[in-house]
Amino acid sequence: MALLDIIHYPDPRLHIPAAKVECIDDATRKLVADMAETMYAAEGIGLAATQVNVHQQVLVIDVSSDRSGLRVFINPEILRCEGASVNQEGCLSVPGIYDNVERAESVTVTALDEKGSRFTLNASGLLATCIQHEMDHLQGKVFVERLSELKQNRIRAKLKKRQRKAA
Ligand code: GNR
Ligand code: NI
Repeated sequence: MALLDIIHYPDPRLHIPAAKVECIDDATRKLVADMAETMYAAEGIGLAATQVNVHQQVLVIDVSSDRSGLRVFINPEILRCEGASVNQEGCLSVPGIYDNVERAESVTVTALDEKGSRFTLNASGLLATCIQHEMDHLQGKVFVERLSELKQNRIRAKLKKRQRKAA
């Protein structure tokens, strides 16, 4: 296993749309294992391949409190969305920034697991929020792009200032 580097907003590579995985093989399983290790090390509840600069439709999610509930989604598709819910989100690609985003309250999603078996899942609450956040990444969208233009400008200024200080 290996820890992968997470790319940070506003890196333009976060906007590359992910391609469907054509064949789930050992390379895919290695990517999934490395993504899981990277997500746990960063203490995130989800990670999209886009964030580690791999532009394939692969997600890992674990919303359990004891970090024992790894879920893998390959080529995920949302079949149904219901309701609306506003929740505070954060992103490993936008460290230190948290804001409220409106999403569907519940979703039905179908995907393949790392063995290539199809599953369909009804999700609500944090899992539903996380699935939608991760699927946005696969389409090249970061949660801050769902905020107002004013907030996006403030976030970009804050990140620039932070980078200047780090340099
Ligand atoms: O770790 C994460 N926490 C989180 C909290 C609220 C809504 C979404 C998330 S996902 C985020 C990890 C991440 O950046 N995944 O892309
Ligand atoms: Ni994210």
